[in-house]
Amino acid sequence: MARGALSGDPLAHALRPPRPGGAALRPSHPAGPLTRVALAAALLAALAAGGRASTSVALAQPDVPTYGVEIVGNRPHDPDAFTQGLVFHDGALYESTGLHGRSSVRRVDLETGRVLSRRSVPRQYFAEGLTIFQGRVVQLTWQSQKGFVYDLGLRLTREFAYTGEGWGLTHDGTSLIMSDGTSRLRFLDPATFAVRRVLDVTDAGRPVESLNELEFVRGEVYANVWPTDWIVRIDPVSGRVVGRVDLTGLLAPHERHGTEDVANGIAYDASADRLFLTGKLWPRLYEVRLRRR
Ligand SMILES: [Ca+2]
Repeated sequence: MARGALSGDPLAHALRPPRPGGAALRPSHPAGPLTRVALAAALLAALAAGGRASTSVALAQPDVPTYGVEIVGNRPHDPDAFTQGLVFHDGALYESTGLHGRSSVRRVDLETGRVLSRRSVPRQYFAEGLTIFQGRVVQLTWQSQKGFVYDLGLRLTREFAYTGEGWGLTHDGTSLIMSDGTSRLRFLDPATFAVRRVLDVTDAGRPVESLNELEFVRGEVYANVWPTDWIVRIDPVSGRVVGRVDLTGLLAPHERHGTEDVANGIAYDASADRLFLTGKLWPRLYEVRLRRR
């Protein structure tokens, strides 16, 4: 596919300006010693003024660890797949791809990247996040406020509605968890799709906007932050970012084209503790381990 084919409407998705909060993801996190002194002073001032200490707890959050990635596996990925959702299930990958007229849900061979089965999404929909909950494949769409449910053979079994935009999707074993491009995650009843609770995601007290593809990994929610090379690790109870993962350079620069092919795709194999990452239109799928810096 020529990259030029991406001009026009689909690019609106990739070219929305970064929202406030992106600065929180700069590698040079400002919470250095001087900042900590300032935070301590603010805490003392709040206490001296009779303020509730809890109002300063967020400010006093310790430095958030940063991780790089070590590549332990490098496998092919369909370079025409505009990846919006990725999960590992029973030895294979399931993937949702976006763009109007090219959206799909597919089952993919892990080792070769070959598409084992594929179902097109009607062209009026721009497919987004995907998860598998109790044998049901659940897929969001970007702005149509409609979701689809398939069986593991990718036969459509149900449609459902939600409000707002649909971006990423995962689950914690109890609730579906969806992102919508803001700093807020919604926890949904997996049977009725009703919102059970919302979670505001913050990094050192600041909202983290544009949360995109999601994966529940060892008790945390991992989220690609559009359109950056960063994944944030989120505590699903407090909403606090507990780790930042820097993917800079994961896809070799010569394999990157344009601006839309950003990191977006996290899958976790809990049985073997394997973490897989890819991006929109990336020709590679990486198995990685996180390394603390
Ligand atoms: Ca995922």
